[in-house]
Amino acid sequence: MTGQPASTPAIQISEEVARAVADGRPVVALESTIFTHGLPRPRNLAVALEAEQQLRAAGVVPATIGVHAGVPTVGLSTEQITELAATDGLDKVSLRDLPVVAALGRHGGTTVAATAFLAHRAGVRVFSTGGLGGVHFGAAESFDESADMTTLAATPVTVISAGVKSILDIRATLERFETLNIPVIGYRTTKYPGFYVTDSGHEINFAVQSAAEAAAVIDARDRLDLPQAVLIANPVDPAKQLPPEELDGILARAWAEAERRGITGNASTPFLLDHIQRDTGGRSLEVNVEVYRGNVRLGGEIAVALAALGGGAGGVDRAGRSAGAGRADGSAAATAGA
Ligand code: PSU
Ligand code: MN
Repeated sequence: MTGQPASTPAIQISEEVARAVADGRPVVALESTIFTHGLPRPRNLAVALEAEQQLRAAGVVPATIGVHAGVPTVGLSTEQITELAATDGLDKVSLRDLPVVAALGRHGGTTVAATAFLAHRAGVRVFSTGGLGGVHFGAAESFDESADMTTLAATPVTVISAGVKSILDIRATLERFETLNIPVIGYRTTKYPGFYVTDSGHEINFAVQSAAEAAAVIDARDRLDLPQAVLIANPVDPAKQLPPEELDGILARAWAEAERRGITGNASTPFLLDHIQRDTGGRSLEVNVEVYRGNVRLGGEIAVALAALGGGAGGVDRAGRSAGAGRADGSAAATAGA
């Protein structure tokens, strides 16, 4: 594959997404790392397409985001999603990687960081994912903490997750969110979810009780012109979680195996998740899918509530800023940037 000619727009936004943003209709961004690196085939494709259908059924336009042949794309087509889900060895693209894969014309699954960046550029305000990146254990020495955190500190989207990946140092991650001025709000709970389990054992300060309340928080963030993401933490149904008493053992075995094999850096999540899946006889995969469904559902509800408030992307909001701030052309054209 070759690089893009200089005249090609930097970001491709599908017609459907561009129109919905321009009209102020609800749109939810979805990441691609979840189906390129997080879930095994063939389930990955089924989950990616189901998420889109789930949103459409709720009257919400899905915007699956990834890099196709070097083009960062907001609103991948079903064909493109199918191709990415079937491609071996494609890149896991965080924000630092975006210019590289763009220039080299590669395919890539975008992480929360890269997805949030692209969503914001396209004027998409709500983003549903599974688990966020955060601080890895031993980060004080390894410096391994996800660029998801620093990116979200500078990207005013709303991200619905079931907490951070359970393989992370959750206490340290919550401390970093505090330092970075990123609000973490539980959905109907102040117990921070632990991805595979409903309660990680860590308390957070605030809860919202409805999608409308979440939308009010987002609206307040925008009126204050604050630059950071709002994180909505949505726990898995307790009846569907992994048995909490088994989690420590499952994680300990996964870490031990990663250490034995010398797996580090951005390869560690895919390795650990795959290990956990085999160790639990596939139960973790079912929980992962359930978690994602719940976050897609709530993301849709929040996007609908936000659209009902008006303002935001596609128009000029109350603060008089042009919406989709950061967009290169500020218009509702099907492409942005150059
Ligand atoms: N949660 C999962 N599986 C994943 C990820 C999160 O259950 O694969 C991905 C997300 O895309 C997240 C990324 O943004 O891992 C963070 O990776 P890193 O820690 O290398 O930044
Ligand atoms: Mn990392």
